[in-house]
Amino acid sequence: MTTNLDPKVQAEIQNFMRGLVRRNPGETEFHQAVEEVVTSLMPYVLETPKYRDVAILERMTEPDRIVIFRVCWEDDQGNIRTNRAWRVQFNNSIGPYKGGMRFHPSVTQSVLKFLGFEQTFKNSLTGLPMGGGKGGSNFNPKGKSDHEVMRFCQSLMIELSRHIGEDTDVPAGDIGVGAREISYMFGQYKRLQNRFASVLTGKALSFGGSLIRTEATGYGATYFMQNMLNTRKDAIAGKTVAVSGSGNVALYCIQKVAELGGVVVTASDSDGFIYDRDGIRGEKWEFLRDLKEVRRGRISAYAEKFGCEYFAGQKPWGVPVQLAFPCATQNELNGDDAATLVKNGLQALAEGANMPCTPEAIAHFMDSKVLYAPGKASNAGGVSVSGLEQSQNALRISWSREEVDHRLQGIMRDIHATCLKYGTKPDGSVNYVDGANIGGFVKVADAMLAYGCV
Ligand code: NDP
Ligand code: 2IT
Repeated sequence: MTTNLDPKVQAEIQNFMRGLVRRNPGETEFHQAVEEVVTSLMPYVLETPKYRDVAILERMTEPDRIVIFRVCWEDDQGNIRTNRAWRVQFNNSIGPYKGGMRFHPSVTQSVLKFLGFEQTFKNSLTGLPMGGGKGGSNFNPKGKSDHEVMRFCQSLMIELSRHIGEDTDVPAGDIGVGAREISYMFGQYKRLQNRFASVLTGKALSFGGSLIRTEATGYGATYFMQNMLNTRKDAIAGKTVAVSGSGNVALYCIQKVAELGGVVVTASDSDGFIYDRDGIRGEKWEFLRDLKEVRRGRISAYAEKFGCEYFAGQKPWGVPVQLAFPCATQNELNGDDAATLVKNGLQALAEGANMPCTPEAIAHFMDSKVLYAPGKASNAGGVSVSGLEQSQNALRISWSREEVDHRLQGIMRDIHATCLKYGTKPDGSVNYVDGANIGGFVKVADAMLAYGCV
């Protein structure tokens, strides 16, 4: 992705990346996330004297600390099971560490470092006082009973509770961590500390949760797409749309796109995707939500119920669409997928997931003048409403649905404006990757400079 850059800048990037790879061997996801950010930032840092000589990129790519711990729990058969868990406290320059917990067998330290690094920029973009963190475990909640998940969450919180706090670090949900897991963790924290503190977000409404938090990431990605299309005097209404995933982010992205008149024709899980040419909406959306959120079933059940096509083991990127929202996981859309989407008429893509597009895919979208929104900008709605949940908890009040949604729309509009401010090129085109990376960087970097040598 460095080909259009001045050779001197390219050499600096390569030199920086060599050092980073040496210091963080084998952490490929972390290398990938850093390379994208550093490619945007290096020209800006080199031409800005106050950042140039203070090793700011070295400092910002080193997490403040990482806590690694064993989680032992007992399954329903009485066997002792052992998992590994982490909390990556990446950067708290502009506020307490903030970011989700991910429970999935693919979780490694590299994955959590990439997520914590990205979160630092994302949280800065929201304009709210939140630092960046991420955590999780290689625990697989799939196929586990509620009791097993409860015992795992309680055991994990025994250790995690020492490292978090409303002014220290405030975890939330991510893949495999939803309302059920947050409730078990919050209940255990409260028991251990004998305090009712705003130490997690994504809580249920009855104990301090915010309206719209469940919907916020999917709604926010859709609002960001609206903002991007508006720059071309275009809109979502009437467009055919591909969404991947069928979890928290995907479900509410599908709902909001349909509400705005888009026709969402795909959704997926790790087993395959459904292709519903009439659009996933109304009762069909309700069925999908219940299938995934309540019954924890497989997406093939949707195809069986409504008689649409189901493609086992495939991703939805071969379907002709004008808009796409990858909302499942990292690197789920590669260069070949991007080429197919563009060939089939793709106009814009907003990432609901974190880093779902590979560097080759991103380069292809940019070369093809597709509007491309990186996740740290377009999926920031979730953490934004988490920030609003913290505000409501601190004030001991609850805002209405309309109030939270209004604030969410305003935040997504502001993030889009920040991307335009830092990403508009001399020819008038907008590079949302540069816009989000530089826009997220400035506030964090300025705070670090103000603190001195930290
Ligand atoms: P969920 O666990 O609710 O849903 C995840 C979805 O993605 C499921 O459909 C799941 O399928 C699929 N998926 C997960 N891992 C893989 C994999 N390795 N291969 C194929 N499919 C996979 O998670 P969320 O919806 O919360 O998160 C989705 C993405 O959005 C993640 O990248 C997350 O970091 C990001 N995100 C989440 C936010 C939030 O507030 N929750 C905020 C911002 C970003 P299956 O059920 O078969 O595993
Ligand atoms: O990736 C993310 O932004 C999240 N998983 C949400 C984090 C949060 O603290 O709400």
